[in-house]
Amino acid sequence: MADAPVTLSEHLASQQAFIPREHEPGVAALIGRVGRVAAVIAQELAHAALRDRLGYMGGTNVSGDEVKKLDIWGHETMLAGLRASGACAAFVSEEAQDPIEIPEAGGARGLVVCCDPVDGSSNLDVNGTVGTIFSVKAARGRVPAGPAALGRGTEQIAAGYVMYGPATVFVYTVGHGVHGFTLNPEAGEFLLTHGDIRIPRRGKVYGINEGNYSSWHPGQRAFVDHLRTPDKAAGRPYSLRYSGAMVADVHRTLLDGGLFMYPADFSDPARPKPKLRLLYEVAPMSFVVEQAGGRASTGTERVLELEATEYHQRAAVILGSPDDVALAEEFYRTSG
Ligand code: FDP
Repeated sequence: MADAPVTLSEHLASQQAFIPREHEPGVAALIGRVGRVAAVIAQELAHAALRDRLGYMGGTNVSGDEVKKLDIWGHETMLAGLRASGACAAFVSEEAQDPIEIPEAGGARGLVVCCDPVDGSSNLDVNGTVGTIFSVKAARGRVPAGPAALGRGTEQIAAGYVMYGPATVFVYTVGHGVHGFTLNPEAGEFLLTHGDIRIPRRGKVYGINEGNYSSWHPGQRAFVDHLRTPDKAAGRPYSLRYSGAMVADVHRTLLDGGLFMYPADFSDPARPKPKLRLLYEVAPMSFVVEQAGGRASTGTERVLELEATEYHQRAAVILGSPDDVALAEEFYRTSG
């Protein structure tokens, strides 16, 4: 008889040895709770059109994006889940200007969570894939705890994402490999389906919004030109795949290899303008990709070394197969 599948909570228990001791029960409680919230979000997404929950709220968030009803609902639902975990001392959300303090979970063992509850929300109204991205750092006894979210991505204790596609997939790391689970919707439980994910050294696919080509850094343009130039022996051209939801594009890259890129707008080289948010999009995804044996770079430096000084700071990202990302960096070095 086949072994019973490993549940997310069983798997979290098996990872305890890799979590810093003082944070060990808290991190597992938090990630388990994010999994429970994800199952609720998956349900809501399946019924949103029927319940008139699609469309805009009116108004914009701190990053200037138009806010959708599901963005706000996702934020409230995640906040309630994090409160219930008893381990989250502060929540930095795409939908809130400042960190939300949860003083009852403060103290030396408190954790800070940065999260985009519904990422890729422009896909919502066309029934496209969306996701949830999260990152966990230690509050280190700080009161208020929110500022502990700032600093480098190397300080993350855990990170992961949920992809609401044909199936709902939960992927996480506590700094010891990357593990993927699929939701059994009947039981509301995540089961291990992708143990110890390793990204291929090199891929055949790249994902980028090519409509922005003319505003890229010359090195970025030269790199994409290179990927598109046929050379059978060298495995080119690469194929282009881009869904417009970071979670879906990174998930494909993690499993199949290749690249996901969102470079800065370089129209004014003195003031490059990246789009994606460092704390709850770029840094957690970069941690996951590195843990799977990949690389994540801005084109010129390792993403996880970037210092966040603002909660909604933006950063450029080129992540994926290590050989592909190294080649992208070479193009940045030599074209300019
Ligand atoms: P969205 O604007 O739909 O929320 O930063 C969010 C994000 O989606 C990412 O998920 C996605 O990769 C990117 O923006 C898509 O941006 P473009 O529409 O500019 O390609």
